[in-house]
Amino acid sequence: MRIDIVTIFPEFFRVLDVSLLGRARTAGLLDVRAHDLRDHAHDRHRTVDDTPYGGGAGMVMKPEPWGEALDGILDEAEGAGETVPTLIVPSPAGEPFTQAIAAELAQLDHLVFACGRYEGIDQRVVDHYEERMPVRLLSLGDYVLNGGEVAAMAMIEAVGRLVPGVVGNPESLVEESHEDGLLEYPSYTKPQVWRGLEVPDVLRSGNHGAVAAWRHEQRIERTRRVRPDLLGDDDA
Ligand code: 6GU
Repeated sequence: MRIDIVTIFPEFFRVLDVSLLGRARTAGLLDVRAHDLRDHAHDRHRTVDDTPYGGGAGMVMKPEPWGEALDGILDEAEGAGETVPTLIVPSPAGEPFTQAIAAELAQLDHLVFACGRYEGIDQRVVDHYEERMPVRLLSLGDYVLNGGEVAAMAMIEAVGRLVPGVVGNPESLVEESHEDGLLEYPSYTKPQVWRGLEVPDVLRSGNHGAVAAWRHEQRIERTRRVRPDLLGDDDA
């Protein structure tokens, strides 16, 4: 999978050199490239934002640098005979990013992330590229970040680990929280007693059926306690 990121903070994405995704990049499973939006601003101060029409606080990102940066990525993909990439715009005004969307995006060959600052990118950028490629505005949740970078990073990790070969043991992909709408069960390892706290007996019983039943109960209990909305009984 190819991932391009357009941002005023390309150095943020150096963290993708380490850990699991770093290994996937070295192995050639993921090709991630961060581009500096300011390379496409041509005034002396490399300006990428301006005051909003209609007034109000904060600045809005100018459309021209976005147009030049995104055209460059689209032209290169087209020249290489690749399929049209999908544009992801992290935004608190987007649809909620979920595991189902991560799985959908993991099927694609090429994603382009447009990381804007919180006040946003001139709306015409989305309006224009919607005519040329699939575009998705996605939000991490109901809170405010300063820009799309940290959100893009979270989405890249959620999508990247679903790309075949990135996670060594594919079984560890299915028993995850949210893969089937329930939260994960609690896990334990050695020692058997730590600071007076014991590992539940059932986990050391060797009875696989009993272990599976206990874990399922724990998942339902946890989900009911902290995320009743996932069970559809919001008033639980
Ligand atoms: Cl995707 N972007 C920003 N700026 N803030 C957010 C978000 C995204 N998701 C939650 N808050």
